Order: sequence, then structure tokens, then C-alpha cells
Amino acid sequence: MLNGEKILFSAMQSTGKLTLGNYVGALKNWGKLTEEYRCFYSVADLHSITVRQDPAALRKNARDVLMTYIASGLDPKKNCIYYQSHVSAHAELAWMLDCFTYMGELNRMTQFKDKSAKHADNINAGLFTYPVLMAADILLYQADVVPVGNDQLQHLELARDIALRFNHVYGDVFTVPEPYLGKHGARIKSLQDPTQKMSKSDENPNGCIYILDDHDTIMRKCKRAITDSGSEVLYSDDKPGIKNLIDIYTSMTGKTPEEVEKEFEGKGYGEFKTAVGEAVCSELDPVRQEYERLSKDKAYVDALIKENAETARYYAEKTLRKVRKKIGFPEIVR
Ligand code: AQP
Repeated sequence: MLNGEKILFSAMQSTGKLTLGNYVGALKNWGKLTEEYRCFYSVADLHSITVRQDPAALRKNARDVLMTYIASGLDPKKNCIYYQSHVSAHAELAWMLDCFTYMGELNRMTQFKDKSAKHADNINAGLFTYPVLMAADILLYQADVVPVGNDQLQHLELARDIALRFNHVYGDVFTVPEPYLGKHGARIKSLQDPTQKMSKSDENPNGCIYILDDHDTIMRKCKRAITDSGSEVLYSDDKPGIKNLIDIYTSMTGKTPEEVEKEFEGKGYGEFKTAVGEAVCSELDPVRQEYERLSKDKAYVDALIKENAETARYYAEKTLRKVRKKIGFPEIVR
């Protein structure tokens, strides 16, 4: 709690350009949480280096993620929006929490198994201890709630276990975080392979709509989306391509799948795909325009980055001081 408000923490990795999946599953809803919570939104650039990153690309992606947060409606005066790498307490607390986490626990993490299979040539220790850094992210800000998709639930449970274990030894140090149970967006799939989630590190850019794609690119990608045999617009597991497009359309318009089926009854896939493209454009065009405006105002964005990092550091250091003291590290002489 901070001044009577519950604290919420969330983050996105800067491993690539943000996708419509990131927007629907997270960003679109984040803006609405500001009224109810004191929100910390991090650009998880430390997490991003579990996969090799080109330095210039990482720097650009991280800044783009931060500006996309703002362009999507997160007010940087009301939300703390910052780079994880600007707050060294994340890495410091992660080390301490490593010593309160068991190998057996980390061995059970399904994301580690999936990611090691995907990056067999680079199964580094960071990939293994990733959930501990995530626990540090959350516990540093004494977050009450964390909006997580199903794929991150296991990591959040681990963060809770680590907090409880630490508190058991040292008293009430960390708030034990709960998953945010409010509205979550649909899981958006790749336009080229609807059995896979739309993912910013996907090597096929046609499978992803990027939040910053221009109007024509979005229309082209929607029109080229893989569809299924038949010609009816039906929300069915037998039609994963069309089902995914319906999920996208409902996320953009607020309509239900039944309403969409009715709207396109007797109409072909072509007409439906055009409507999906237009709906996506009408939502994302203003975001891109705002991003472009921010890109031209370097001084304004730099000032926000500085101010928000200071706020993040203030709260993170507060927790870290408490943790250092509890563990028994000698006090820093200033
Ligand atoms: N396809 C998706 N549909 C709905 N929600 C999604 N999210 C990601 N993809 C979809 C949500 O976006 C938030 C940020 O995710 P992240 O950057 O921490 O990592 P991720 O979930 O692993 O996303 P990506 O795009 O697939 O990243 P890479 O390719 O780097 O692994 C989360 O809230 C997530 O649920």
C-alpha cells in the first residue's frame, strides 16, 4: 500500500517491437488500472538479455517500448514508467533472493524448459534464474497485485513462495503479491500460425501486427492472415485462423463472438479480414501518431525517463535498505 492505494507492478521485455498481442493482453488494460492502483510499469531490459541482443537494437527497442507505454495511454505523471536497468536494486535484490530459492523450484519452471528448447545454443544461467529477477521486480515495490497471463502464473507463485520464505526468517519484510484477477485481454495468435501465440521475437514479421505498424502494413497483414477451409465466419476451435481474427476483432470493437458471427453471416473471409484490419487500424493509428509525436520530443521524453527512474529508485532503495539490514549486511557509511 502507498498512501492508501494498492500497488500494482507489471513489465514487458524489450526483446523486439511490441505486438498487437502485447497490446490486447496487457497494455490496453493497463491504462484503466491507474485510477485504482499505484502502478509501476517497467521496461524489462535486464530480462531481455537472457537471449542475445544487438546493443543498438536493444537500446532502440527499450526506448520504443517505453514510448509505446505512454502512447498507449499510460500517463507518466500518474504511473511510474521506467527502465529496469536504471534501478540497480533489481539486480541486487535478485542475488539475495537467489539465495532463498531452491534449484528444484527453478527446475520445475515450464518457461525455462520451453525457452531452453527454443534457444538450445544459449541455455545461460540468466534464463534459469529469470523467475528470481521477476520476484525481485515485484517484491522491491511491495506490489499487492501483478497482472499476469497464464504463462507467468507459475513465476508469480514462486515470487509468493520466496516472499513467504523470506518473511518467515526475517519478519514482515515483503508484501506477498496476488495475481490481478481483473479483465485480461484475449490470447492473440500468430497470423501465419494460429497454433502459436503472437510473439515479438517471432522471426516471421507477417505473423505479427506490431503496434507501430503503419496503416497499409496492418491492412496487408490482416488480408494475408492464414484462414481455414470453408468460407463461414464462425468462432470454433476447428477454425483456429478465423477464431484468432474474431478474437482480434472483438478485442478492438468490444463486440461478442456471437455478434461478429451474425455481422458477417453470408459474407466471405475477404470482407471479414478487411473489417478486422480497419478495426485494428482505428485503434492503433492514434497510438502510432502519439508515438511519432513523442519521438520528435526527445527532451520531454528524457525528462520523464529521469523523473520516473528517480521515483522507482526511491521506492526500490527503501525496500532494499530494509532487506540489507534484516540479512545483516554492514551499514553503508555515507
Ligand atoms: N499473443 C499475446 N496475446 C496476449 N497477451 C500477450 N502478451 C504477450 N504476447 C501476447 C502479454 O504481454 C505482456 C508482456 O509480455 P513480455 O514482453 O514480458 O513477454 P512475453 O509474454 O514472452 O511476450 P512476447 O511478445 O512473446 O515476448 P518474447 O517474444 O520476448 O518472449 C505479458 O503480460 C503477456 O502476457
